Amino acid sequence: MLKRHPLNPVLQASNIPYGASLIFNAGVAKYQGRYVMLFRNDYCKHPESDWQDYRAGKLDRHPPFETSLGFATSADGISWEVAPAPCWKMRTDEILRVYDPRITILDGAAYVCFAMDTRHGVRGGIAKTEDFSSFEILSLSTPDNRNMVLFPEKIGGNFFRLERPFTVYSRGTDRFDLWSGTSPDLRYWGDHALVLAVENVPFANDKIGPAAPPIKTPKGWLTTFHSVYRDNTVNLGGWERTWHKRYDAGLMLLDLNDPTKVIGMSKTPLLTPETPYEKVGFRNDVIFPGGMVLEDSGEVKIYYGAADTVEALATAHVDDLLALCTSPK
Ligand code: BMA
Repeated sequence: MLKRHPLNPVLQASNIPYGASLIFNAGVAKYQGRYVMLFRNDYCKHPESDWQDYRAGKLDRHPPFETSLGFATSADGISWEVAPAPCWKMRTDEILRVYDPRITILDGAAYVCFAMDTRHGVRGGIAKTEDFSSFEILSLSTPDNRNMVLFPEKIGGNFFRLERPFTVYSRGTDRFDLWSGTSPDLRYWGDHALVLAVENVPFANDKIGPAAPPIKTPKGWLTTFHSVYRDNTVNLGGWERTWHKRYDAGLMLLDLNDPTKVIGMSKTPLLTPETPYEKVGFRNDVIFPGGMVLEDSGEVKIYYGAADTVEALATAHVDDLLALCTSPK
């Protein structure tokens, strides 16, 4: 049903014409007649030799990363032409980096949701861009919040987003849920509502969060989410060495007029790490979708970061995805 693309990974460090170590968690959309991609690049000072030293056991800790966002375009959504230099990097005394971009095209304009690490917590932001080389930040949340995704149209007259505030301390254990918010102007956000709680996902025991921006179908808003299963007794390893979490992709259907209502959900993960590029990398066993494109043919392209190391693509027919979304009760 869901097929991993035979050319996976569709983007990786060796495709990047500047210093790159880990290429993953990209946002993808169709914009002005082509596919556009913003990808995350975590890179070391000496992108190749630092890794070789670390993996050969010569360094105790992994080398420190800087993060930038890169831009790529494609005619077919499979092979990518990468712009010659990174397109967005923020690093100040307060801001450490922007990362995990998601692209939404709304009324013909391109918006980017992103996470921003700061010295005072993780903030979720929304920016507008004309050309993917300059970004006007429209809003930034209070810490801690991230994984925002913007819907591709207004709902009930307002902009609508999904988001993932961080843990709720009163629940006795660290658990993270998926929320929504609305805005009249993309700057001021309110009407926050719980959309999906981690305990309502049969294959999650730790946290969930929005993944790729939703696509509209006659039956509802179809959207992926990331879902985390943590087992502290098992060291999943990876180059990061002390990793205990598996990241799967979940799938759900939200009500067209009131997307705070989950009207369908796949009871099993849509994608769980199976291939070598999903199972082995900086963090083993990670699938993290950030882009979903619905083609006129009904094919859905799902782009996802794999093992926090490369970018991959899987496809399915929209009717098959909808059939997976059975009643959430
Ligand atoms: C999440 C985010 C993602 C990352 C994932 C797996 O919390 O930091 O950027 O892909 O963990 O490491």
